[in-house]
Amino acid sequence: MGTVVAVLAAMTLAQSASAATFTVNTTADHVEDKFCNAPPAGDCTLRDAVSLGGANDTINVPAGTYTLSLPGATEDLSATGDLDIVGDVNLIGAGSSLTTVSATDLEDRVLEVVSSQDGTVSIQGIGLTGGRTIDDGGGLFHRDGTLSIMDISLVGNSANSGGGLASFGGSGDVLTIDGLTADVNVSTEDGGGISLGANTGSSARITNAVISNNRAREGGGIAIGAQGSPLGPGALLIEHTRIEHNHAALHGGGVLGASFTLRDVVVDDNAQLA
Ligand SMILES: [Ca+2]
Ligand SMILES: [Ca+2]
Repeated sequence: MGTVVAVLAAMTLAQSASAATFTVNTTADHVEDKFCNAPPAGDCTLRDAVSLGGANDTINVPAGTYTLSLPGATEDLSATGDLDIVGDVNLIGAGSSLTTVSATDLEDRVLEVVSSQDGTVSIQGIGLTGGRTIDDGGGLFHRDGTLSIMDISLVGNSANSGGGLASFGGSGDVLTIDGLTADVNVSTEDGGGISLGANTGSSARITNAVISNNRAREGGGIAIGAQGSPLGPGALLIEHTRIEHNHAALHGGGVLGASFTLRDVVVDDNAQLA
């Protein structure tokens, strides 16, 4: 028993010792240097930091506009196209109106959470704009793992499903959002602002969001369960939120879906043609 405790303690120490803090020091977009370890010996780009990050590392992204400029949408290690998070990182900007990551120059989304590793990815204080993909999640695609979001804005992104955000977490994954603006995003299918669909046992909670002026074929503001499996009963709570001025070509101008709970939510002035 004593050996087991000692081994666990050693593993915990190793994990905490390996967590690093990277501070991005340029708005340029390249991957040659990866000079992110303190003290930085050169450029630490956002792409460098995200590709290096894992093991609960923290990435600080100062105020500024970070325009992604390396084309190539088919890889998932942050080398080209969108930024891909493949481990547990805490991505921290200066505020959603101060730190902006733009994919205007790409044919790809802005940010993808490919997976976390038995922990949590957290993203806070960042705006994601200009993402454009024929896949899902134009601003942010949460593909797998537990994800915590605070103070994020998704503006002017487009995708197949989830123009601003698509979240299709795996079994048992939890999506927590506290402070989100999804404005003028477009989806060719469902969920102009947000598309949520997940495996059995996963859950999502959205608090303090404004989901406005988004457009989709179905579910102009939010689509729930339109892609992947639907969330289970009681698995989605939306509270203290406004869903307004969204538009669907077919069904669900504001919200499309079933089996969710709304608490202190305004659903107003949304339009649908069918
Ligand atoms: Ca990707
Ligand atoms: Ca990529």
